[in-house]
Amino acid sequence: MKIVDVRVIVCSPGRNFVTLKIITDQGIYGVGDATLNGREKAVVSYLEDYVVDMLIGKDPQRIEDIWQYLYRGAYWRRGPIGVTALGAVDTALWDIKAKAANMPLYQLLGGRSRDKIMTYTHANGIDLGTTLDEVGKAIELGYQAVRVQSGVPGIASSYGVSKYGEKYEPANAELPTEDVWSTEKYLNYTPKLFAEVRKQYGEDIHLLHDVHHRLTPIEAARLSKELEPYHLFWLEDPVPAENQESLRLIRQHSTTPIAIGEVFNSIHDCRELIQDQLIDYIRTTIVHAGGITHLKRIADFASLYHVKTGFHGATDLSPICMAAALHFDYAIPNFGIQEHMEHSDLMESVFTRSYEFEKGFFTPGEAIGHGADIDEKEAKKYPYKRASLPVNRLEDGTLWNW
Ligand code: KDG
Ligand code: MG
Repeated sequence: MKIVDVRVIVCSPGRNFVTLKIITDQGIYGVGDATLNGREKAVVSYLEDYVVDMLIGKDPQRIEDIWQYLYRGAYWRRGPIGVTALGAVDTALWDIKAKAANMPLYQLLGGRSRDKIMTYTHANGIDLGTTLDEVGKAIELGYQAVRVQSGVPGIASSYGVSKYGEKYEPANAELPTEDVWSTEKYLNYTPKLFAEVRKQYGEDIHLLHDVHHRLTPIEAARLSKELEPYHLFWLEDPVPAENQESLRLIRQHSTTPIAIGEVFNSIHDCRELIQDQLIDYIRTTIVHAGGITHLKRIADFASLYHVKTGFHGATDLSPICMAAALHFDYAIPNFGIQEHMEHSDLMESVFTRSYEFEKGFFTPGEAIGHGADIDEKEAKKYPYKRASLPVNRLEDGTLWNW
């Protein structure tokens, strides 16, 4: 089998997506998600200017060899741009392999380890009352796990909460908008928020919360400790994790489970976190961490240390990434939970997929390959529009983590 054509498809049905399509001489093709929110065109260039020509003529069945060729062969290792491109190639190649074997992808990964995949959704509200209502709506839809984000009194805009009353979509303007952040106000409010959620909805629902890298280690330790009575499923990205040691301090103070890694691209970004058991869930996902080939390495390594997966699944990851992630979640022994944010009808009009949702749980479907695809004709109707993620400043104007 030979690769005869490679296409990079960019579209913007409500938000930007980059999709890679690899076509073989045997009429089989595979697709992979290559979307990196706010930096989409950099990945397009990486693919079009370098990777596409390198793939033409190669045997798509040699997935590991192609992975090594693009990773070691680049000399410049790791980093979100190159690894996102690599993730898209790898996903498309696994799609091709599963189609050639006439199997759903999860079968190639060892068959299913569970009957259904637990997902969590987002409940976002501008204040306590609307947040509580949103949690109730998620429970009504059947979710057993809900990520709770709320506007904080005294802060004009808060992470995870749309200012416009729409579903949360962070890349909201051509150039970055600026948010103002107060750690003090956030730390004082958040335990009260979770006390109210538990009071209203009881102990059975799993609750999650995303700090989005905004605290220092000791502040994160305080929050984790103060949230202990509300038994969170996880506290996500409590600190930026370039310094993996930071997580040790949080661990020393609290038993709140920690999830981290949606911005990681490599096993080397989480090696200490995993082997020192400083986290409980690893959030690297297919598109940004080198595809199924590299994720398998991370998940197997994590399984040695009782660390489970909890893959990123925001709406800036396309249905193709979601499909591949669900096959992976279905097959591995140390699956924890999968994030799910509903794509809009417009986004879904451009992509097809075979995964199915029922009462808070997903199954990847039985279509061969990973079961997701892009309708190129529909995609053409929605050309690329530059959109940037916001930046964040403290009240005194200091640039802070977004
Ligand atoms: O592109 C950035 C988003 O994917 C991110 O802000 C979403 O933190 C996020 C999450 O946990 O879904
Ligand atoms: Mg997050």
